[in-house]
Amino acid sequence: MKPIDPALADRVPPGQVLTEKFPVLTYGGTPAFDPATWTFRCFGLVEHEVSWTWSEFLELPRVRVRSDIHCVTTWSRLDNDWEGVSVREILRHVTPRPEARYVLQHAEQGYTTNTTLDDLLSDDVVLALRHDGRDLEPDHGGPLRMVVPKLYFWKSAKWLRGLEFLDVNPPGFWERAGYHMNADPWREERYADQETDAMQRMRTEAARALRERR
Ligand SMILES: Nc1nc2c(c(=O)[nH]1)N[C@H]1C(S)=C(S)[C@@H](COP(=O)(O)O)O[C@H]1N2
Ligand SMILES: [Mo]
Repeated sequence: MKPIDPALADRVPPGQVLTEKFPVLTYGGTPAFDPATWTFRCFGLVEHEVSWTWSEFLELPRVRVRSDIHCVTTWSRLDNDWEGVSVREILRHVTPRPEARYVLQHAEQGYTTNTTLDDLLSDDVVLALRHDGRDLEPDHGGPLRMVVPKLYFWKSAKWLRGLEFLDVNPPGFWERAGYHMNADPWREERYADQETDAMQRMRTEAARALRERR
């Protein structure tokens, strides 16, 4: 572990160490990608449900952003170049209803993670197809992953297949296992026991509301 270069110190959140490697963190295995059957679907509280095929998705306009990764297991990797489609572009097609304040990311194999819709509207959020000048590697979420740089990296679903727009904020896969609903690395929001009482109530009630609706 190298000591942190003082010039970079203000980019490294508390409790994090820098790595130049790109570790793979997956619960389970790397799913196979079949371009013939792949879809990306937006549903829930939207004016227009949209499902893109792989070839349709590749037609969408792209953005490039450079951002830092902060994983809750304490590694950070600076200056990642991502290329992909912005969530704002997706929203132009689906138009969330006014009551849609939360988004549940749905990935292959049932992985989910929850954020506010606001969290996904920053200019640095991207549905990434490419990383550091190459197509996203399968282990890192290829063909498509979410990247939300301002939150711990578990909030960036690999192998993303859909976004569900909601008026409740139900905990996703790691959030149900005890990780934080917000996950701001600058506030070290790592675990559920650091959540406010109000947020813990929301966690329980939102999970129940979603179950009852289905
Ligand atoms: N679908 C899916 N997305 C996922 C995960 C996963 O297990 N499955 N792991 C999360 C966690 S905990 C982290 S730290 C990052 C790791 O991304 P990487 O393997 O590209 O470093 O992906 C996140 N997204
Ligand atoms: Mo992680």
